Amino acid sequence: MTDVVTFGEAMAALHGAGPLRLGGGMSLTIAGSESNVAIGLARLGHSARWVGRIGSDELGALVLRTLRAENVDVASTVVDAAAQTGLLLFEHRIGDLTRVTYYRKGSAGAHVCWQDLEPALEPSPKLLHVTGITPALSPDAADAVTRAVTSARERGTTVSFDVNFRSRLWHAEQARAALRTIVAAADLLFASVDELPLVSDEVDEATAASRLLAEGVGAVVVKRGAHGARAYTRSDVITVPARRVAVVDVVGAGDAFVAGYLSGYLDGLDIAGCLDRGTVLGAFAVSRTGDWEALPTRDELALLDIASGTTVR
Ligand code: KDG
Repeated sequence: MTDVVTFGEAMAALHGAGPLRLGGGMSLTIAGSESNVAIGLARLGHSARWVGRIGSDELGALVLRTLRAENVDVASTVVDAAAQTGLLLFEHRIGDLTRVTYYRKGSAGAHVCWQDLEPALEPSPKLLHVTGITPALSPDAADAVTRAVTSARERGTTVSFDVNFRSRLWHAEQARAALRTIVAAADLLFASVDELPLVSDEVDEATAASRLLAEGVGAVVVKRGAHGARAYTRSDVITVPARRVAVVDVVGAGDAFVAGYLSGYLDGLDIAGCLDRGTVLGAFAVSRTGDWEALPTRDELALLDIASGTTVR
């Protein structure tokens, strides 16, 4: 049985210092919230399958090759000869402030549909993880997410949903309407503080969480960045601090946190343990450039407990 199935758009990504108008060097890698989570889980030894569409082009080959090298199962991924692989540029403009530019409209990834996904959910995985980015890509992609979470919930698969609102892809009002069914099917809901009003219509964090719990969400997990993370369940509110590291690039920290939390969940840890593993992965992610490159293997999880400045010999 596969531990986790996730799907969405993975793209080629270029990282550079910017300003882009000056030209200069950039380095090529891949990005995509769901594939980041799949990599994080696979590095920790869980079986993770990523489903999506990529173009029949060099950038698509880069996505597939990278995910395969990271032990992510891509057997269900569709290579679409009619569209190109999406691309995004990360411009590390000032300190840890990054600007993102998407080149993904009409990309192969945006054409992902329920027919691509349905076979990949057989047999049912332990966990299905989706994000609010995929429904923003196209009506077919939105339909795929909605059907996937509904059918997973019916079959008893744990549904994990990360709100991941991207204002460059759609308006808040469109997102609010489209995410309603997905939120209702979520066992684990991940959101940053500013995303909670979008899915709950409440501004206050605790009120938003109570409302989501009353609507059937099993646990509301709030990503609080440098302030750590907090989980609300029907019986508890648990807060953990962030791990202290020198921050280089915060993009991907949320996905890393989710991968860590889900890893703890699959290992049967209690909520505090899941939150703690999430913050450990978040700290690894921000410690270097790139969404997923710095994520730890299982034997590296304890590295943050060693005093800074130490050489491990
Ligand atoms: O969470 C990091 C992602 O934002 C990045 O990899 C790109 O998936 C992405 C997106 O759509 O913004």
